[in-house]
Amino acid sequence: MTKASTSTDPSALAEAAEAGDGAAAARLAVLTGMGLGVAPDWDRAMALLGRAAKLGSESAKDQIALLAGADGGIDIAAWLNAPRPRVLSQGPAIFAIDGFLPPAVCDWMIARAEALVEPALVYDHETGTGRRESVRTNTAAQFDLGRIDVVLALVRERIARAAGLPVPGLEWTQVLHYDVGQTFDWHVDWLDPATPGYAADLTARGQRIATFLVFLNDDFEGGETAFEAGGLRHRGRKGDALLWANTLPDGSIDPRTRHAGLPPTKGEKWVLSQWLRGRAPRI
Ligand SMILES: O=C(O)CCC(=O)C(=O)O
Repeated sequence: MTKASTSTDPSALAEAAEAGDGAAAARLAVLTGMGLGVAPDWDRAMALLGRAAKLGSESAKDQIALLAGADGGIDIAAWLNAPRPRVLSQGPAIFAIDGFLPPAVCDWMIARAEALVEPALVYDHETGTGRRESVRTNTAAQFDLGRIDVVLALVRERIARAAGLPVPGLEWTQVLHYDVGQTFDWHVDWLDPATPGYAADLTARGQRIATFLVFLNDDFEGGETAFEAGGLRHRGRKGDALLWANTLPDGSIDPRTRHAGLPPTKGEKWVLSQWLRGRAPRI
């Protein structure tokens, strides 16, 4: 990968792409889809991905092969037209969306995450980064901007549309991995406004309004996502989504959203986890 292709400057990337750098064209496709530094434009993003493939980017070729339908075209409108959630619980507000992602996209996300998983961390308001804690014994891959490809940018856009929340408010996507016995023990995703250490972050980015999970595989036993209030235990099929509101309609936190990723009793579990804020992160 060239230096230009790791840049987040659309002008530098455009110049490098013009000079024949396929990786730069692929990066520019991501920024264009996400609307970072340029107006968001998915048609242009796909054209840039096509250009990246022509310039020899293997990743771009693979992404196009993954996204293309039987006729060889990529149906962006279908991607952006997210299915409506169905209600599983009114309070806390929990919803399911069956068939949210195609199985091949789930496999793509697992393959990318496999190379990146590390011990999962808990957010530390003192440092603004993650730290190890016994509540999380599983592993996770975090996809920051440098790791987001066009496929994941599309997944993030589809998640935001399904949740009815702004794309720039999405935190970096995580893919969680659990071996037998590993867990993300009982916890809440909202940041406690009563904890002074969270104040600056809450002012800058807003509350974690919603959590969106996509089940990337289903060939395991146990491993349900469980909610304390109401006793709901849910396991989707591969590609199904589960989402819930961490806040009430007035914006205050919903304590009933305490939940856990229970340990699988057989096989491995892979799930994409997306926390959604109200405002854009600083990048
Ligand atoms: O893996 C799961 O089922 C739950 C994940 C979770 O609790 C989270 O991402 O906040």
